Amino acid sequence: MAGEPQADCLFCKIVAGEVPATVVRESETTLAFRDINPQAPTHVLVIPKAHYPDAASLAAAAPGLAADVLREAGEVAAQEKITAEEDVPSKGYRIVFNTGSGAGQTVWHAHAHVLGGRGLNWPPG
Ligand code: DGP
Repeated sequence: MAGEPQADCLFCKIVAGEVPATVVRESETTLAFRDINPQAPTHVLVIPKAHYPDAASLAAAAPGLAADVLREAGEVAAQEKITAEEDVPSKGYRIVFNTGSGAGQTVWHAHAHVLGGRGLNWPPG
């Protein structure tokens, strides 16, 4: 059922404490932890504690929870001191939801990547 923990889901196991992670923030509904394979000096994943397979299904089924994830992504950026500063190229950050395997999604539990701490190119690869 939508939102229920999935036995075979890595991020549900992190939420349950069955797989270790470096947690940087937690709210009643979300968890933020460092990516195991960082692509930038700051690379944190923000997930809903409830299981939805991707960002679109999360937003469709639980828009308030999707908003929680986005708000927490902003809080992570502030906590990590990567928010935008005028004329400082290494400041500013990106929130990314890879959605679908063609876009690079490998874990089927909705998650926002919060990336920053260096200049970020556009368009992404
Ligand atoms: P995506 O490719 O968008 O589905 O992102 C999944 C991310 O999850 C990827 O950047 C690597 C990260 N990841 C995979 N396994 C683990 C893990 O066991 N612990 C942590 N902290 N991150 C993981």
